[in-house]
Amino acid sequence: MRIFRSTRGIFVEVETNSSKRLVKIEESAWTALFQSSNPYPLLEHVVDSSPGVRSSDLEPTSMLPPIRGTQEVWAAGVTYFRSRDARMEESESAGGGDFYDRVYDAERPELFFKSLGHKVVGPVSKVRIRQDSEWNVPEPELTLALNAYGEVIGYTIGNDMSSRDIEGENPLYLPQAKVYDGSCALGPCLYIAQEPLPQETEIAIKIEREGEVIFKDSTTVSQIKRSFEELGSYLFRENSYPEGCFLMTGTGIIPPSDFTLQSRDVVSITIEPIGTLKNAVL
Ligand code: DO4
Ligand code: MG
Repeated sequence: MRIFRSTRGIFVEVETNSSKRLVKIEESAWTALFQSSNPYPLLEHVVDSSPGVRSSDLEPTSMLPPIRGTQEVWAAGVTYFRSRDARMEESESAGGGDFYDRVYDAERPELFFKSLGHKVVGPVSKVRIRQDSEWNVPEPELTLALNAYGEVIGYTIGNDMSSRDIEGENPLYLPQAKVYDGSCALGPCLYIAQEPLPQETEIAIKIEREGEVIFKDSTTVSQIKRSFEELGSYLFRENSYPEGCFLMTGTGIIPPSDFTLQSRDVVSITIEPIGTLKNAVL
């Protein structure tokens, strides 16, 4: 089931055979999901006891990111071979290449803080590129919703906007390359499944400029080097998240080195059955 947050409340899209209906649920149900180890039956129960609404009640323009303001977003890095390669290349002159090679094979994954929920950009808002950077890319990432015990309870789509020149100049600049206003987008919904997403799930990106597609590519979940359990268990070591949290699982797609995003480009990331996260660049 897909759960959408909007300025008009929280809505669950319930699919039965070929029809879909919308049900409005309470904010407390969101919190309960992140405190449950068994979210699917819990959500079914909540849906059964909540009022159905018209689909026009979930206006596209009212959509918010699928996260509460107080929940955190973290990100895993160098979880795909393509990411390891690109980072080694961009940081070669800074002597940082070796770090990325080592972290790809190391037991401990790279995890970094990305955003607090209240700063996350939703499906109808704009992502930003830094004014002091000249080489910027979107990173399309399957994003895990983890409950208060570190278990995967659902999924969303993330865009880990990144300044490659800042990150490449010195790996110690990573937080500045990754964490700034408009650098983290999540959406369009929180997808709660009965089963884990299959390994062949496709992660696809398309970037448009003045109506033309200027870059597109795709990868699959099977290309991720680490298991979601492993990433979740490192994130929950010595850190607690009573309301649960979100973890971006890294990018397997990086545009060619001569590509940089520009203002007004439109980034669309699709992972079915979650949907498409589409954001223009401010
Ligand atoms: O180590 C730098 C960032 C890695 C990252 O964001 C990714 O691989 O997705
Ligand atoms: Mg990333």
